[in-house]
Amino acid sequence: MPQRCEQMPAVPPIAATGRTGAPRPAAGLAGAGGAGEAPRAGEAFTNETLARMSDLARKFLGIERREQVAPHLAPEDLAASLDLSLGEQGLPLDRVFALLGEVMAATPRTCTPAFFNQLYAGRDAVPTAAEMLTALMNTSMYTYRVAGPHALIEHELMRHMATKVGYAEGEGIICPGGSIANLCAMIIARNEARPGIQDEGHDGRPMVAYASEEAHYSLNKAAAMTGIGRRNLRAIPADARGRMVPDALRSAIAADRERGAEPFMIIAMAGTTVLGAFDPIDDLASIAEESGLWLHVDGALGGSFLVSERLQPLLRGSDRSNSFNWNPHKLMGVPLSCSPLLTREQGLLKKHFKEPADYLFQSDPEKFDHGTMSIQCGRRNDALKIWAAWKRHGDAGYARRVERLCDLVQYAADRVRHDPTFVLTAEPESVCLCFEVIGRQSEEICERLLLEQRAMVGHAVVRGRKVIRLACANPEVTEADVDRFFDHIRAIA
Ligand code: ABU
Repeated sequence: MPQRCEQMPAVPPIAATGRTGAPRPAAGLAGAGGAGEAPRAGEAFTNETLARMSDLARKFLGIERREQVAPHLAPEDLAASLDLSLGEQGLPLDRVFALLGEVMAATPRTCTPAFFNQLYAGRDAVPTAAEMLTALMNTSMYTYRVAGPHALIEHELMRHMATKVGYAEGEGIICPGGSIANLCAMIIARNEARPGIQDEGHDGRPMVAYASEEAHYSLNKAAAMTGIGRRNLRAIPADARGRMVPDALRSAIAADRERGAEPFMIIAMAGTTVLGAFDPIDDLASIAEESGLWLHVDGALGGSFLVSERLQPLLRGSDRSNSFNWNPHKLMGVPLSCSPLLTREQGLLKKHFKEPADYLFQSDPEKFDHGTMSIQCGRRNDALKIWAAWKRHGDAGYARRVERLCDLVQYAADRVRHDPTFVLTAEPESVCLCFEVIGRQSEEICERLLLEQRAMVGHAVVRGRKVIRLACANPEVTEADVDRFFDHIRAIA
């Protein structure tokens, strides 16, 4: 039972000692509802708000140009440098916007050419604008009644993306992130394998899923949350480039059947998190078909390669999968977050996620009441930004984008190959390059780069060794930026 609130210990405010201290009185400024003091109730979004917002945005772009890596402070120092405390009285508008500006200035920069830390980066004009407009319209995506054209946009987008996977009759729904999309895929696969489980619950007979040892950690969470159990998610060995070994998968399935467990799902990685590797999806599809298992492709990272004729072969066999997760916020420059889950068969999402709610799903054609296909109720509009971006770039523009990212990584790999300071961890397959600096700890190099405000890059463990993972997700990064990154490391090393 959750504890009653009164019994919970008091949580001290994070910024109890904030530099700017307690909320200030609205001395000498405009009257109620104006810029001077906090409004009594709501506050209209006006042209003035827009002007303030655009002023902040302009200043932030300037900061980014001058300082590509933000100063990195310990949480207590950062908390002390900002007024984060919340109080009884509201603040004057000028003060709130000033605080927003301070927070923005202190925010790690993810859109500059010195950011190689994550599998997303950069700022693309149209989807960024669409995202800001999305907030202005404040649409929830559960029903056609409130979503209007946005429901149709999501429908068209899912149709287009499903076609790219090779699902001629597919459908999809946008999830809040790849982890939730993977969870939903596991729920569908589990329910399909065990009809009745939705009503009766799990009967305890072990069900087993398979993913490579390089697969994303969200699958562990999904196994834990779906009642499959983490121990029943098998980590299948990967080869030197990080790709699942199909024979090892075959043996694992046979061994599980032998001991009376029920294999039900294979998860293929299209772009692993650390090495950016692609499992041999076609081979895994054959195994799934032979064994009668659900095949889900986690293409959170590499799904975007489907738009490029050059890179598409890495995903050969995707059309034979049952479900597919694709995150346009990773390599397609769409603001976080957006993660369509696509299914080959129509009607599955509704079959496994629809629940009646007569106060919500009313008279409109159910086809566009996407809440009946989703794990969520209220759902933010992640469709508009992807759709607007796709309108702008087209398939061809996106092909150029992802190819450019791979070319940049190959350029970086050449730097590593031709410099005795470095050692390459694995041949890069896509947008991640893992390497070490001879005689130096990867973690220490990353820390120094950050503290000296030279670059932001992360580290990971590959085959027991801590390596630097350079992620290229921003096509505006140039070869000169990559050179500068390696020059910084050489200087440190
Ligand atoms: N969803 C995995 C993202 C983690 C990363 O950016 O490295």
